[in-house]
Amino acid sequence: MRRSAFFSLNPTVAIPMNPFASRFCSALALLLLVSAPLRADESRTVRIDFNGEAQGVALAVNGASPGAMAKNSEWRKDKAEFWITATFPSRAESWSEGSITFTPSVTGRVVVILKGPYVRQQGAGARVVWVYFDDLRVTGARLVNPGFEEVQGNRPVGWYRPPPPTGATVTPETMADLDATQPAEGKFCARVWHNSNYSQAMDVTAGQPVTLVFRHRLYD
Ligand SMILES: [Ca+2]
Repeated sequence: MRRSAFFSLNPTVAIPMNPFASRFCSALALLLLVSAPLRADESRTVRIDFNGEAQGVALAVNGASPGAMAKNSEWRKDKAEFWITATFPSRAESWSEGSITFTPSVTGRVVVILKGPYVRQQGAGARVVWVYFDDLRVTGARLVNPGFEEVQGNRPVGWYRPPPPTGATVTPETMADLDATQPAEGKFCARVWHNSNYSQAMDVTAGQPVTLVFRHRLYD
């Protein structure tokens, strides 16, 4: 294949550049630097993790709603095939609907974890970014109390709230909870953030796709 006369992949070949082009490139680099914070804001998302690790259920993403980022969880390293991390762009003005479909490799249990985005806070781990979930609908599996309407002792039936992870700054005021101020349906929705979330294990079947449709909203 003939190489282009204007471009070389060899880094030792210097490409002469006239002063105007040099100034243009410097200005462009500065513009990109300045505009970087204006790109998609990760704090304006909600997040759902799926965990099939306990029973060796590998998970493959089939698809997700527009704007979503859904893939096997690189942060789980060699266990990544058992995990999916999915983030969905969200907003505070109104409820949005998101969806994700995945296929389990074997029959077993997969934990659905409803959480907020991971937004780093200098020296203190994740920042408290509240998000709401409500009106979950599943095909290919079953969730108990998917709209958070069944409540016992101020807790949503069927949903588990894990203890705070070691070192996380979760206080009584920053525990995940039911919220009755602005549900998407019924009387209640779930309010969570990254370090305090609601989760539930659901039974899945080998090779049968599972689709989760849900509504979500930011807190501010
Ligand atoms: Ca509800």
